[in-house]
Amino acid sequence: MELVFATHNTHKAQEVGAMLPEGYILKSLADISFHQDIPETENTLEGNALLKAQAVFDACQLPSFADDTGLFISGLNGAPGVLSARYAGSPADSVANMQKVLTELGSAKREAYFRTVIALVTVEGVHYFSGEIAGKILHEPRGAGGFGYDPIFMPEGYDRSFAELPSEVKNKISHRALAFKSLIAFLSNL
Ligand code: ITT
Repeated sequence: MELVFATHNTHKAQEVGAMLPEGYILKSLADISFHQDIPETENTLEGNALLKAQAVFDACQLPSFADDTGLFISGLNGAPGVLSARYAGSPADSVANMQKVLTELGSAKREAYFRTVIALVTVEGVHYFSGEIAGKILHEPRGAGGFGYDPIFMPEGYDRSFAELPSEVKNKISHRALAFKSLIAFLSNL
């Protein structure tokens, strides 16, 4: 089965590519010659995931999915949340985003979670899948793997940041892994 992953984020595409079971072919936006940026104008992960997946489905008519992800931090009342990509302003800059989180957090509560929502659009309609992982925010960035906020996030039950853990570990336990697993379970039951 062919699936289009509606993302311009090459790290996300790599992670999902590494989780893909046999029998599925993952197409990128480049594969279907889709080069537009899709502005994320909604105020929920569901809304933004649907915007991206729907725009791509409308362009290619192939089953298309998109992931919208946020980091929700207790001590910042849930920020950066849906605004995670451009928390420190535009253009999106992961180092500046992490620095802003660390500066604002100070000594506030460091509990946090990542949440991913995947929207799948097919001729049958729209379906949503989600995944979350709890953890805490470190006092400084650690590790060179992963992307985005990974260097400052340590998942519960581990003593290393997502950027220090091997990608095989992140790809088993992450917010995105859980959401993607539900997507595949749904598709394999069709
Ligand atoms: P697309 O919309 O093209 O998929 P994006 O990078 O804009 O790519 P999101 O809006 O979902 O994707 O990402 C929101 C922010 O959260 C962005 O700053 C990412 O770097 C960060 N992020 C997403 N997934 C992450 C992960 O697994 N680990 C760390 N940070 C992540």
